Amino acid sequence: MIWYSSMQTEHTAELNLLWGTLILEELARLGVKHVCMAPGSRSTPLTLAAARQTKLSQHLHFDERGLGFMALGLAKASRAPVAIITTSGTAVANLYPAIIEAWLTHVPLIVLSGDRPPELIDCGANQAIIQPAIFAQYAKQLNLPTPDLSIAPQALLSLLDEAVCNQSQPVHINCMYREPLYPNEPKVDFDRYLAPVKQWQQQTTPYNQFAALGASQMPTSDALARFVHGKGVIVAATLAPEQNPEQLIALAQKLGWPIVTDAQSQLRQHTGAIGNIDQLLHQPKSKALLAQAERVIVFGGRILSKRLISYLAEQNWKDYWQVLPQQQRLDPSHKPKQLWIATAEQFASLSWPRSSQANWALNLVQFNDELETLYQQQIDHAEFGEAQTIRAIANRQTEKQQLFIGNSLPVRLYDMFAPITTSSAHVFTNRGASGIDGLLATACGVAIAEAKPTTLIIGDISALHDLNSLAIARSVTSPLVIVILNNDGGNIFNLLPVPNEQLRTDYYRLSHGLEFGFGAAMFGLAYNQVDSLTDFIESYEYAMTYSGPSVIEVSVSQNQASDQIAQIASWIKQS
Ligand SMILES: Cc1ncc(C[n+]2csc(CCOP(=O)(O)OP(=O)(O)O)c2C)c(N)n1
Ligand SMILES: [Mg+2]
Repeated sequence: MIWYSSMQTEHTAELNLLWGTLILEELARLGVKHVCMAPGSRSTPLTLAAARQTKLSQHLHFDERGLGFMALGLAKASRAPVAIITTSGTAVANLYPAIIEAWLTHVPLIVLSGDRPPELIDCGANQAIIQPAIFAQYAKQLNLPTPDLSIAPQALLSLLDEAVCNQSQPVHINCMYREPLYPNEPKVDFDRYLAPVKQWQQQTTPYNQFAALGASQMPTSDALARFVHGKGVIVAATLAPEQNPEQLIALAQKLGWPIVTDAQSQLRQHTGAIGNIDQLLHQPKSKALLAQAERVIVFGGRILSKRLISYLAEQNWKDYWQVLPQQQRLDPSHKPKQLWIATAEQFASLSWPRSSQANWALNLVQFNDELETLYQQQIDHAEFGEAQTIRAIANRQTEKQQLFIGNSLPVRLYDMFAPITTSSAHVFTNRGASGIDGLLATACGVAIAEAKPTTLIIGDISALHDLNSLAIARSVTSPLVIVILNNDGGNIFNLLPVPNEQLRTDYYRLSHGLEFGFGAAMFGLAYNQVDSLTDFIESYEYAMTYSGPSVIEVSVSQNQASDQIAQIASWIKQS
């Protein structure tokens, strides 16, 4: 919806600011706690309003691309909507990758973009581009007219409420402003204009509230009894910490079915889970056992392991259930299934009976443990490398810490080889679009939101991609350890069937011979380079006690991780 308004007022700058103030106040009432801002002139009414809005923590960064990812991390870790303010033009476009990721993984980011008024669009005016719908289907769109005394403040507030309330994905609010933008009069009296919202001004709640009563379409006890009859498997896929995935371990024990866990389930390292499922699916005896399963219940989506995806796709299921917090399609195999819209915790707390085939797959526990022993021998006590570093990090996590795992090999290595431990960190990833961009910035956002000690594991190409987000890291005041696995290029391409080594080197791996020491120094960050496990552990444990950012560059050879993955797979296939 676009409202064009040509009415000029005497106090344009002041009215612009008043609207900015109403917008930011209402967003704060709607649950926004953080506002991420980049400088620019056209967004001045929003910037000045945010500057004096005391309910919001402010975060500033010069690069809107990184700013968007920082907001994503803040929203993921704080489990609340986050506002972003940018100026007009390509500034808005730079948010695109973060907005896509947020849309795909259901993170509520609220973009407030300053824009020129309609008469200055598409006529060669400076820094003017067509901003409405710039994010295509990746954001809900709201186009505000230029602030206007003939548009009642109630209309503005209720428009914002409807756009933002209960929204779990990005919203783009385009804000047109006519000049002048910078107020200079001491005070303009808008009392008459604001009279209809006088009561709202004295309250702290949103102008309109939208509350939905929970849908009560849950399976009946008969349906549960039928479902648990026979041999079944529980899959914990991507589950945010707030879903309380821990409850699924209790559910697995109650039913007597195995629970297999993805890197993003928060349960990958849990002693009560079959975390090594990806590698177990290499193994004939595990595959034979799992082939007996008749029923499956998958919590969440976006499974990392290609082998687990194939197992779910190829098995002939009598019943396939999937439990998701929102109505979504999250199964690339398109299996026939019953979907339930609920959190993992809600679904685990139904009155489940025990399965008639309880403990049918107890051997899997033993096979899972055998792999852990193999990893201890063949990774922890073998040559220095990427899997060894990741296991060393994973072994040192507690539930009070946060672990952000970057794309490409880091997240796959964690999925394949994470250790079984009695405690683990909250795990965060960017696996909506699986970009190697913005990972540093997202991890900074995660670290800032909760001020918990946070570790980022990131590849060298990914780190180079987002290098200027080290400027955001400078503002982190809790321990943030950035572990760069430098294998001199994109090692993941070693695993792909590129026709020959020359093509692989020239077009895929992009070896660069770069190191990160001067980069860290430029941003004033503590830095250490290591090439042994002892040095890494010493450096890491020290960095985790330091309240602020540090960089540990792990130097490893180009083929170490890919060779080790192949070697371990061949052992498991024969075991
Ligand atoms: C924005 C974006 N561009 C390109 C890709 C394709 N891609 C996937 S992995 C990768 C290489 C990553 O290299 P690095 O970060 O060093 O990790 P490694 O493979 O060495 O573990 C690339 C280019 C992507 N996922 N996202
Ligand atoms: Mg690399």
